[in-house]
Amino acid sequence: MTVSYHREGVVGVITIDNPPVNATSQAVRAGLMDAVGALSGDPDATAGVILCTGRTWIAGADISEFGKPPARPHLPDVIAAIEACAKPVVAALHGTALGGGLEVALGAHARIAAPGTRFGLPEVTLGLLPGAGGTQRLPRLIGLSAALDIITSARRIGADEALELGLVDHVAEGDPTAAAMEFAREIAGRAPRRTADRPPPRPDPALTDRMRAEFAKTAPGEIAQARAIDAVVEGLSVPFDQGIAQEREKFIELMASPQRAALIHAFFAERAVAHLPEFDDVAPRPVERIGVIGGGTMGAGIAASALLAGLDVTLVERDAEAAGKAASGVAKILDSSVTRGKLSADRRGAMLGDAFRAVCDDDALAQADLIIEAVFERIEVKDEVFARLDRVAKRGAVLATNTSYLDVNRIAGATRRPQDVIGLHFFSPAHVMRLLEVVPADQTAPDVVATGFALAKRLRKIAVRAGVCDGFIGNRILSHYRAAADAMVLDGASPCQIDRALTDFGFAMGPYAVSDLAGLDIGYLTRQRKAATRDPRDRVPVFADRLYELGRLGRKTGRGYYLYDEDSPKGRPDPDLAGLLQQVRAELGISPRLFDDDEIVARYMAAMVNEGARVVGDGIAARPLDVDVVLLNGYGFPRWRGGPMHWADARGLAAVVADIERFAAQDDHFWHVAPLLRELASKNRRFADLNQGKPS
Ligand code: 3H9
Repeated sequence: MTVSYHREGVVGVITIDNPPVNATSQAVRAGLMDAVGALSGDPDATAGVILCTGRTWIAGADISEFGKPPARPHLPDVIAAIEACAKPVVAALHGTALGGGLEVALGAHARIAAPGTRFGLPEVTLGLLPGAGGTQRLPRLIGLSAALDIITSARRIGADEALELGLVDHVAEGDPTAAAMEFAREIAGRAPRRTADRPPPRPDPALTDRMRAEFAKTAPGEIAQARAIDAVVEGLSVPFDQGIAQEREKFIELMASPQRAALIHAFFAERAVAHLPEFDDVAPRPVERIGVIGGGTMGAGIAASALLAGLDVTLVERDAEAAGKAASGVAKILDSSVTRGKLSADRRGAMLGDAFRAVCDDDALAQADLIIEAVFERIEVKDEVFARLDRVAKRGAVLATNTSYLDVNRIAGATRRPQDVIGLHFFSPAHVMRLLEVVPADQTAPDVVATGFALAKRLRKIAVRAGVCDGFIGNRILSHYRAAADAMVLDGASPCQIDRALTDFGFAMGPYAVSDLAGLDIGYLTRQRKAATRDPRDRVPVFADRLYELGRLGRKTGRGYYLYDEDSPKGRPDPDLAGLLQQVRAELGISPRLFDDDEIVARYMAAMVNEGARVVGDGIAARPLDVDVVLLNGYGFPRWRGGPMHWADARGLAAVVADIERFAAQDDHFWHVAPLLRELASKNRRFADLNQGKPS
């Protein structure tokens, strides 16, 4: 039984049992409706309690039902029935009360929470707005400004903040169910306090205008936040029921939007990446002690991320001075967590004092369960490090390389234990970026792969399995779409125009602003590395080499594709760049032409999707959804477009093929339709057909 009813003394108890997260599936909604009926009709019950079994209160509407025809009873009607009950109903909250789950709690007449309970309305992250009364009840309960903040930011708040805001009545000291039962007995027989009966807060046009302007700037193209603000604001000046009806209308409109489909695809894809049938039953090796070799930006970020996850970390650098520098780098990251209120000063002290050491002696790694190498990206250096690790690491330790391009098989071959070697490709800054590519080599043992996934979970990262090739999933695709962008610059587009067209499309940053941030030396060194094996027909971005030779390495030198100074720390166009580009084009005999924004986006996306299809076709990525997750979490792809493969499905694969064929008419070396893309398009199929598991 998903929802049951029984009575304890004067209290009718409604229990929801719908693992894993008690989502309000149709069965739960119907069960709740019946149970509220049972409570109302029970002559011996004068109060009610709603509680959930398992690890959490209701975590929201059942997302897997979205996109399907809605089935009765609808959640707003169920909540209206709870609120209308003539007997006071108490919600006993624990775990996460999210979305429709929080809305059910708002329909109850009192809320008692366990201390660790988290509350939130994450609907906008799914392209929706709270559609079961959240936009109407929350402002009545906690005021306009706090409600708008929770609804539009989707942030989760803890029990203490919820108490302060008046979202919950009490935070239980012990068992929340026992506390809710006691509270229910206290208020049994009294008239229920209905949130819907409270007066709405007064409108505040200055606040709402400011918020709208802010979202137009920070989340251009996204529609859910603005619609959520509309629903709240419109509800302030009409009767409650009318506000609910208007909210429902907007919810249904958003439910039908491509943004909702894309965001829910992203939600399930991020969970599906961890489910690879070949590793499902493999237990990971235990990991408590981590070793990190190399304390530069990447090594320090990895060390900090591991410390923040409660792991013990030993960082090895080549000498005492470098070790000292690395230790300050790690301390700086933890300090910023303290400043942002994410870490207490005491815990920071304990982490740096007891759980962390930066040394210059490999022997200190003898007890490490997993060692991650984050040294200079050159194969000879990696070979040497892994030969050393082979000598000091204990038996069964996982030896991981953080290389972003190099051959993990060759690195594994530098040891006598290739079964223990794996690629763990973190993204910079490693304590912030959520993506981790887990790259098994040919001989990597299955439990080492499982350990990579388990470590990611512990670090609160999203792990994606990637095969061995130059650049794995993400950087391999990046080098392809980046080449498409560079070709446009050679042919007449300006880096600024390309960046703007792509940020208008929704990317967090354009490729040239990214280059400036990362440093132009990185691309230069990669081109040098590949120069010997480069096809003579490949188009080299000579302008990028020129900037490098001029010492214009990007933000760190104050000048790259953009100019950086005190007045424009984020960069402004450099008037000299056009001359440099003109000169390069003249030297190459290219007559520049104009590009419009649509063509820029079409070329960039076609290159990304085409290489994504090759990566899936070659088995480097398990499914198209793995490509989407990598681009969404490591490369600033707009989440509300779902990732490149989802975007391609939405556009239609035949249209993408037609674009590529059109571009191939001018350059048939770079542009070739990937076999998988051609096959799917010819059969009128979609990439989503290759994603098994949850619907997208
Ligand atoms: C909404 O409520 C709309 C209403 O306003 C209006 C309605 C009219 N549905 O994340 P995990 C699955 S919108 C279905 O790995 P964790 C998930 O796929 C909704 N399934 O665990 C996974 O399945 P599997 C607003 C769901 O401990 C399993 O549960 N609510 C749902 O890291 C475990 O999930 C949200 O947006 C769902 N709602 O995190 C909350 N939620 O094992 C979304 C989870 O087969 N959920 N599943 O892969 C979350 O944020 C996290 O899942 C949660 C647990 C924090 C609850």
